[in-house]
Amino acid sequence: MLGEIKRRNLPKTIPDGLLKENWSAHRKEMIALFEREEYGVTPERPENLRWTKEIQRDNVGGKAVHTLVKMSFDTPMGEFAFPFDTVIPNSDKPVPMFLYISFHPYGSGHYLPIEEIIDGGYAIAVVNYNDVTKDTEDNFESGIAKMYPRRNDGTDWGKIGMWAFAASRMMDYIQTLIEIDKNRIYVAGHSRLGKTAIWCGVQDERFAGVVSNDSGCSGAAVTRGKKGEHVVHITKNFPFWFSANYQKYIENEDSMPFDQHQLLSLVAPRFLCVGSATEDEWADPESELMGAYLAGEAYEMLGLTGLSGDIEQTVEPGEKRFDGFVGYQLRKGTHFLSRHDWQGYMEFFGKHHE
Ligand code: GTR
Repeated sequence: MLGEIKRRNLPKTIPDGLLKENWSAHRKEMIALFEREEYGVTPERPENLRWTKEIQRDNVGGKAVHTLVKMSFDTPMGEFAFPFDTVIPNSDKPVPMFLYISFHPYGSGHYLPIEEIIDGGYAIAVVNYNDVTKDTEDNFESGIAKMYPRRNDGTDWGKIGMWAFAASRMMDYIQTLIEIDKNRIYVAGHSRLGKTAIWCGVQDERFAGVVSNDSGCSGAAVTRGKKGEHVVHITKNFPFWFSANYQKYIENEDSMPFDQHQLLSLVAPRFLCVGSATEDEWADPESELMGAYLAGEAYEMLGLTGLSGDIEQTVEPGEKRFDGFVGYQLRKGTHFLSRHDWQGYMEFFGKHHE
């Protein structure tokens, strides 16, 4: 794997000679670069956040409190509102929480084994991403997309940025909950929403950690030399996920002034856990592992362990590398967010908070 890394000619994770004390300034510069060139510029935190709460009857068999929250805030084009759910296990002390950006409304679809998460001692906040803005080419007319005028200079935000922004607004709300341990809130997502979780967690340092499940291209996988999906495919199928500038790199990836391991590194010094599946060739598990491994170099510079274990050896299906601040797990199977994956993420974060 180390030889592979050299062959791929990846940019260095961090500039030579970068000092610990300059990490925060470096992070800011890199976030501005990723805004401009890949995901688009995130608006300022909005004014006047407000919400209503409604306790729901479905309470995981009496083990938790399930609340429907309706949040709204002011935007340049008036009020924007979206709903989300929280489910908080009954406990006499503050509990950790996953903020899960979901493909489905709460209680439907697969991917979210709510009872297991509650039994694991974690609370969950869930948003259905289509309630923020539709995952379609709609000329940026749906949901939050239409609330922020576009400059059309190549740097306008795409939908990944919008979903990530909504997750940060949920975080604003979660900060007010005494039931939640504010030092243990993790943002999680699968696939396109894994990309979203990374981008959200990179920008919003209130998250103590990030979960990227099978996020692949433009997520945890390094782009240079990867298998499966590339900038050419993703920008053709989903141009609206990104800033228009990202299209400059179609069939021209070597000219990108960044690669995805550098994005992952911006989570440092917080926790990062990357999960892959062996048969997920479109995402490319090996390139996701490489992203996680190389991101670890920022942690090492900060005096922390990045990804643990010997990188010259391949990771075996079922293996978990959970000893460092960067975790990696590989599941046998296809593109999916399974119970097994969730168990791994709970184990990873639990391990670092013993
Ligand atoms: C695919 C896309 C991937 C991944 C996936 C998903 O079609 O090419 O990048 O995001 O969708 O979200 O399931």
